[in-house]
Amino acid sequence: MSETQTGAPVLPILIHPAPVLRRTARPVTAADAEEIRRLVPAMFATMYKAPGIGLAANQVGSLLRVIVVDVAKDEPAPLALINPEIVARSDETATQEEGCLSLPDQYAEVTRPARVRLRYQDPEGARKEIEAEGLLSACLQHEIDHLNGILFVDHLSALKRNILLRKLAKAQKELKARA
Ligand code: K1U
Ligand code: ZN
Repeated sequence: MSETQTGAPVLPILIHPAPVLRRTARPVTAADAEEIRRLVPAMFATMYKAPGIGLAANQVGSLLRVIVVDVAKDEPAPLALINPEIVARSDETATQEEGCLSLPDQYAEVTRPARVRLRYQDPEGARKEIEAEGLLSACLQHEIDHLNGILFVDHLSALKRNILLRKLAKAQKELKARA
């Protein structure tokens, strides 16, 4: 584990088929406040270092319903969402190329609702709502899927999923052989 300038640790990102990626995360309660104060900065440090535009707690081995995202291109626009819940989805869909830090170097087009409205709490416990479209919408849906043990490949046909997962397994095997 390395440390960033903020002092927050960069955590190891778990790679498929790590079992925790298939588990459902549990709601955060007031009793988790101390863990949230530690986890959220560490998740941001890990996401920015990767680099990525989102990260779910499962990906760093925690089963709390916590996600972080930042899809901004220029100035940082970090967003930490505790207990995020999709409360409305558009009928219109949008297709976006997705990647996943837990499936390194694998990409595919995924079709999801174009716009979503979310309810969540910020790290201080304040209730919030957000409406998203475009990349932010796809990223939020991707991260909430993680909290439910779902990976973007689950939205693909069995054929495409198997090709991608076999490619990943082969690449991981070669990496281990070289280490
Ligand atoms: O959850 C994750 O694994 C993070 C994932 C999020 C995501 C990407 C694309 C569409 C939906 C969700 C990533 O961040 S993969 C890396 C990535 O997209 C990226 C990396 C560097 C610069 C820009 C994007
Ligand atoms: Zn992912």
